[in-house]
Amino acid sequence: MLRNPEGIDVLQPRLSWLVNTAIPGVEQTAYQILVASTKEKLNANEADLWDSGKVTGNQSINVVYKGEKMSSRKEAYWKVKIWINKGETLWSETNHWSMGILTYAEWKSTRWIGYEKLSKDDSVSQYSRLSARYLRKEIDLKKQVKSAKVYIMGMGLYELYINGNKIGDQVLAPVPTDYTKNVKYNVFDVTSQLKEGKNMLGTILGNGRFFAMRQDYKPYKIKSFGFPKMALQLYVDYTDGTSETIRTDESWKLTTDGPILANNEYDGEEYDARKEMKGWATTNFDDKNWVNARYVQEPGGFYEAQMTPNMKIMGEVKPISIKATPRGTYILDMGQNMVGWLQLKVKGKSGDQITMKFAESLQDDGSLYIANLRDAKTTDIYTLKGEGEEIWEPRFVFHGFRFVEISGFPGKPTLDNFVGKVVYDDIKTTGTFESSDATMNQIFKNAWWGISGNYKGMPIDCPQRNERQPWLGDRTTGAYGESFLFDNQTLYAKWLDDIKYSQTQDGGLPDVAPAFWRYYGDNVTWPGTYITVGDMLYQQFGDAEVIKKQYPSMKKWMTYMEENYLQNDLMDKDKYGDWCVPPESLELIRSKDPARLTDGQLLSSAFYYQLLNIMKKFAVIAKEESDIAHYDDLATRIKKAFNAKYLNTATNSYANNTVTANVLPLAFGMVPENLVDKVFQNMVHEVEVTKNGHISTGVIGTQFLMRTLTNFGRGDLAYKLASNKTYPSWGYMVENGATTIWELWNGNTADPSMNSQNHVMLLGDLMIWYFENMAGIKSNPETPGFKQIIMKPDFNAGLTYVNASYESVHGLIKSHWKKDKKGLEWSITIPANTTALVYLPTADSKKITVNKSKLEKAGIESKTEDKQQVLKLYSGEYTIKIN
Ligand code: RAM
Repeated sequence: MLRNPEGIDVLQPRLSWLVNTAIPGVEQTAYQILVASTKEKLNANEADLWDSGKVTGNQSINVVYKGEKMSSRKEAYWKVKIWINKGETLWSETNHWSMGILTYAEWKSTRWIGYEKLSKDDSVSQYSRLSARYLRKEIDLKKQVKSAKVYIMGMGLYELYINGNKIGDQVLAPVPTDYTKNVKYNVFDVTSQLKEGKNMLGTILGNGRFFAMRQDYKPYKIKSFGFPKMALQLYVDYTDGTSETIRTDESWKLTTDGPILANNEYDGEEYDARKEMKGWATTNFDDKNWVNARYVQEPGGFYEAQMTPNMKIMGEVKPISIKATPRGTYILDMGQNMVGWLQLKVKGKSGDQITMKFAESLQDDGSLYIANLRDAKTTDIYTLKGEGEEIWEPRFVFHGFRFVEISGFPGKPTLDNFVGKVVYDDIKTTGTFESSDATMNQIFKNAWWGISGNYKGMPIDCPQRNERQPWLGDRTTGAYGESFLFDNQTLYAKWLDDIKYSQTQDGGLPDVAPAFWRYYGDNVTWPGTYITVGDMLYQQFGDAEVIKKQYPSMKKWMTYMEENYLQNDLMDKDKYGDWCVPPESLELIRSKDPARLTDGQLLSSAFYYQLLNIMKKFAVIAKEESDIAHYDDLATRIKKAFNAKYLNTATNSYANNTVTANVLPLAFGMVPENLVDKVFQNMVHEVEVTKNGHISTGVIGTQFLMRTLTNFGRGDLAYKLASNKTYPSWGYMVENGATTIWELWNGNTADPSMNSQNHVMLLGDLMIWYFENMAGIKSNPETPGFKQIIMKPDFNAGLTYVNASYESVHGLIKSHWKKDKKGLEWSITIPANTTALVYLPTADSKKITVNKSKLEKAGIESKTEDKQQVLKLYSGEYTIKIN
C-alpha cells in the first residue's frame, strides 16, 4: 500500500500492508518482501530489485525499501508474504510504484513556457483579472507505443488534455506550494491515450496562488509569483525498444483568447461560451490565430514529485430550495455550507449572461450576507452560446457557500438547473461517530464538512473570504482530531515540508505556511504546530521517517526561539493570545476584558515546555539522543520559573485564573504533584460554577480542555460542554443553523470583519475526545499507529450509546457500546496484527461475559486496575457484556 504510487521521488519508499484475514487472534510473525522490475519477474518470484529475506517480527507498516538503488522513472512491482501465528502464510497481491524524475539535469532541456503579458480585459489590481492560457502541441509518434508517461508542472493550476480527453480526475492541480522554494510535478500514465501517428497535447493554465494574488493590494504582505507557466515532459517507449521524449518548448502554440476570461480564487471565474474553441485539444483544429508560447523563467523552487493527492470532486449536493427575490434574482439554498462550486444547466440565447454570487448565509431580509467575505467577490459569470442545453462548471476557483444568488437566468430556474460539487483533497474518510446525543452527532457532521472543505492541498483556515490561508495555529491540535476523520497523513507530511521550506535562515518560522501571507512574528503557539503535527503523524500513523526528516529544522527553530526570547527561564513571545475567547459583548470579535484573556508569556512558556517534551521523544527517533539533556534541563528550568511566577498556592490557580491558564499546566504536567488535584478542582469550579458549565476558552485552551477534564475524572463536565446548546458552545452554533464550525463562538452576532462560518480551529480537542474518550479508540503512545489500541471509553460521562469506527493504518477498529439499566454491551473489532487493552467499568470479573462465555473461562488475559477489569485482546470481533 503506497498512497500515491505514481512518481515517487524518495529513494527508499516505505511499504505497508494490511493483514487481512477472518481468522481471529492473528499476529504476523514474519514477512518477506519481493520487489522486481517487471510484473513477469515478480510473478516468477525473481526479485531482481529486492528480496528482504524472511524477517522475523510483526512490523507491517512503513518498512523501508532497502533494495537496489532506484533511478529515475524506474518501475517497481512488489508483493509481500507474511507468516502468521496461526500456522499459515499469506501472499499479498501485486503492487506497483514508479520512480519520479530524480535529478534536475533530466529536466534541464525542458523549458518553461508561458505568456507574460496582460491581454485586453486583464488587470493587475485589488481584483486581479487574467484570462486562462490555452496551450497545444501536435506530436507525431512514428511507431507503436508501448508505454508513455507525462510529467507536468503547470502553475498555478493546470488541466491536461490528450486528443481532447482530460487526463485524470483531479481538479485545481497541483497542490499549492511556495513556488520559489519547491514546485510539484504530477505524473500520469498516458499509454492508453496515445496512438501511432498524430496526437495533440493540450493544457489550460489558471492562476491559482501563482499569479497576482492581489499584488497591487499589499505587495509587502501578499506573495505573487508571476504569470502562469508550465513545463512538461512526455516519455514515450515504443514496442521496438526505442524511445522518445517530448518537452515543452517554443513550438507550443498558445492563446489567451479562450472562453475563460478571468479566473481568480477569491473573485470567481468568468466564462464566455461563445468563445469556446471546439476541438482545440485535438488535431482537428485550426490554430492560425494562436501565437507561439514564449520561454519564461523557471519559478525558482526545486522540482518535487507530489506525494499527496490532488483535489477532486468528492461528492455532490442537491439544492433544497430556490426563491425569487424582489430584485428579479433567485436565491438558491444548498442546505449545507459547502466548499466547491455550482454546476449549471441552462438553455437560452447566445449572449445571455448568468451571474452567480456565493455566500454562507442570508440577512434578515433574505438577501445574501456578504460582509464577512471582506473584499472577495466570489462571483462566477457564465455567458451562453445559445446552442441548446448548456452544462457548465468553473475550473479554477472554489467557493465556500451555502447560498447562491442567481441573476440573469433565462426563464425561471428550478432546482434541477443546479448541482453543488464538493471539492477537497482526494483522501478517504476514515472515521464514523454516532451517539445517543443528537447535538454531538450534528457537531460531528459539521466538523466533517468543515475539515474536508478546508483541505486544499494544504489546510486552510477558511474557504470563503479574501483570506484562505494555511494558518499554523488553527491546526496545532486540530490536525490530530482530524486524523480520526480523514486519512490526512500525506497532506500533513506535505504541509510540514511547506513549513520547513518557509523557515528563515536564522531559524524563524512563520504563522502561515506556505507564506503566501508574510507573517514572521516569532510567535510560539502558531509555529509550534510544526512540532505538534509531526507528533500527530508519528502517533496516529506510526510515521517515524517524517520526524527524522524534519528534526533538524525543528531543532533549529527551538534553538532560535530559546536564544532570542527566553528570559529568566520563561518564553516571552506571544502574538495572538488565547485567540477568539468568548468576548464580553456579543458584537465583539476580540475580547478586551483582562479577566478573559490569558497572559501571553504564560501561553508561550507552557507551549514551549510542552514542545520540549515532544522534542525529547523526537530526539530518540532521530537518533539525536545527545540533545535530550539540554531539552530536559530547559524544561526543568521553565517549569520552575513558570510555577514561581504564575502559580498562586493560596488559591491553587494560575495567573488570573482563566480556564486556559489552568488547563495548560495541568495538561502538560507542569503542576507540582501535591497540588494537581487542587488546581484541577479549582479549574472545575471555574468551568462548572463561574462559567455556568460553559466554554470560556479560545483557540489555545480549547485544545486541551475536553481531554483534561475527562482524564482527571470529570468526563461528565466535558460531556456537558459537548452537548450544550446555549452560548457559548458548539451546540449553540448548531442551534443557530450552523452546518459547519464557526470562527467565533458568537459568530451569529459578531462584527463581520473577521467572522467566517467555516473555520475549524475552535474544535480544539473535541474530535480527539469523541474518539479516544467517548468511543475508546486511542493509539497507545508506546506503540504508535494503533499497534496497540487503548479502549477506555468514559461510560459515565452521560452518553448511553456510541457507535464509532476508525480505519487505522493497521486496519478497521470498531467500538459500539450501549448502556441501560441491565448493564453494558460492547462490540469491538480489533484488526489483525494488533492488540487492544480493553477497560471495563467493573472490578468484578464475574459480571463479565465475552462472546457469551464467562470471562474466567474465556481464556483472556486480564488484570484489575483502578476498580476496572483490563482485558488484553487480540484481533477479532468481540461482544462483551457486563450486568
Ligand atoms: C485570522 C483567522 C485565522 C487565525 C489568525 C490568527 O486570520 O482567524 O484562522 O489563525 O487570524
